[in-house]
Amino acid sequence: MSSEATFDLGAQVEAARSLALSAIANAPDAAAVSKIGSDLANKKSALNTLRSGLGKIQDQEARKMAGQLINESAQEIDRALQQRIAEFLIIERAAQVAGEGIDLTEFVSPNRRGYSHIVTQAMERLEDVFIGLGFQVAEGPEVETDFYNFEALNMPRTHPARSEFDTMFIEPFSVEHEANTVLLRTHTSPVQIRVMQTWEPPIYAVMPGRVFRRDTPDATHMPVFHQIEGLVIDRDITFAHLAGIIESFTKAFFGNEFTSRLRPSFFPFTEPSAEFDIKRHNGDWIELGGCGMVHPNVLRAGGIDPDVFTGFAFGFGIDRMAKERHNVEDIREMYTNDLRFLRQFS
Ligand code: FA5
Repeated sequence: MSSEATFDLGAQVEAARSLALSAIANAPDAAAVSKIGSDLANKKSALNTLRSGLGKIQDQEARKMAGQLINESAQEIDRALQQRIAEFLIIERAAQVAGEGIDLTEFVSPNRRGYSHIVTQAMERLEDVFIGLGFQVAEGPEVETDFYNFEALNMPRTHPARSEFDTMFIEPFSVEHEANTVLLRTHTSPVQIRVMQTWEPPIYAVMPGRVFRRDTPDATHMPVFHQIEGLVIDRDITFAHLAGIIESFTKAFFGNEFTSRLRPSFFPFTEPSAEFDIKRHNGDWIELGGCGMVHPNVLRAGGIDPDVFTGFAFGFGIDRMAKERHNVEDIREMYTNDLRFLRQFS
């Protein structure tokens, strides 16, 4: 190949180099630079075409020089690509940080104090109302055994009502549902059994706490929510006492303008059973909980003689109570941690 031909190749390398460098310099963002990089790596790119023509240069020295020239240009282009991508990443990161920035000055203000969450407030208010009615407060574990969550509550292994509680199991469970299978309690009712086993009647207890179910979140459901259980065991307790307590409680917690109703229902641990609804601000009824006379099998599981004592129990959804009391549209709003929402209840 003549020196003129080599010179011509040099000019073509230079043209390809400056075209690539100016494309990189003018690329609007990191994605565009990456696209240029992959186009340049293509076999048919200008530099690669020139490289594949090197074999045609007869003169060994001239071929070596041309090869070097192409390699140096390719390396320079590569460096320019890397550098431009790095610059864009810094710019994009800075924009992201600026966009996601939160003004924290209000939190460090010495005048701003914390306050209880709307559900904690409801729980404390419920405890106050029931303590005022002569109840004591008890608590039980959130991680329970199959025995306390189901079996002692008159739901033996094959009982169909078990499937209504979409249970989260801690240990892989056998189909048999062993009595010592460990699970997250699906309701606060197991605390009834624990209280009966350790306290002597007369028992007037409320048991608030967190419960867990495989429920899909929607306007009235959460997979983790709160209930308050009530248990009264004494001589000659009747359904009329239960209805009276529910009515007093509704007025004390929600205010005199709220009305409640009991609807016949079924729970394996109470007989007869009822569901408790209140009338919402918009006039609709919403179910807040279940209740009924404690089933003799449950009294026996708690070590209490059903021929001597009778009692009633109830279990209310606290999150739903907070929602109704404050006229919140969607239960999920209470758990988004949006301060603009939560601050309304400070
Ligand atoms: C029970 O859990 C019974 N243990 C209640 C009971 C206790 C009946 C004692 C009789 C005697 P239920 O599954 O219906 O029942 O739940 C009670 C209340 O918890 C419901 O009325 C509702 O207010 C609330 N609740 C249920 N599931 C959810 C959920 N996913 N999210 C929020 N609240 C819920």
